[in-house]
Amino acid sequence: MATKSENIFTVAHRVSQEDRVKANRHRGGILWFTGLSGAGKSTLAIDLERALFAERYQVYTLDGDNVRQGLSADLGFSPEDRAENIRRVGEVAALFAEAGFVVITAFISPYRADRERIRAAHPKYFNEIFINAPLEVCEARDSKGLYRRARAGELKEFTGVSAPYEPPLAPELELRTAEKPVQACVDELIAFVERRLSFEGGY
Ligand code: ADX
Repeated sequence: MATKSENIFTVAHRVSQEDRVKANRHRGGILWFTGLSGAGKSTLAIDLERALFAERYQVYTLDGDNVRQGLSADLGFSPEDRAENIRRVGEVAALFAEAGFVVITAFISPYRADRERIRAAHPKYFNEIFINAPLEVCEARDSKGLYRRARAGELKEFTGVSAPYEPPLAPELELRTAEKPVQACVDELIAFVERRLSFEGGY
């Protein structure tokens, strides 16, 4: 996004990336979960966060339902509002990653262009992880009762029912949650983090 303000001067930090990586014993990065409501994004994010924390990772989860009560409280579900939601979260996640954290983001983020914008802005940090479950499975789970309400016409622009979901074309990782138990998915995610964000990988 173009910077609107003028006369902006970047302030240089005197704690380097290298300092942070050495202190944390791992690199910072973003694990960008994308998938339908009910696909398992939040469940996996929260379990992964606990598992990584237990392994002494600096880790934090940003979740759609939480962020929409604060940072994005002014946004709804139109394509424009979702784009702005995802832009904000992408920038916050990149700041966390710069601070040395493994950031897990759990947002439907249904539009490919919105996700690709974050990848382009923060290629060093961005890892797209497709939490893939068929719509029928998500709808059968309907843990929040939202699919039923969307089918009844009470919820507008509901992803998968009356708004699109554009699946990733080349995600760094795909987890088919309808075919795999939660713990197996978490184990795959931990292995991914160990590979991608290990201390040995440099800064
Ligand atoms: S996103 O599209 O902008 O990425 P986000 O992940 O923040 O969405 O929020 C999705 C959550 O908002 C869902 O888990 C659901 O609980 C709730 N929600 C309410 N209305 C809608 C809607 N129309 N479409 C999708 N999710 C909705």
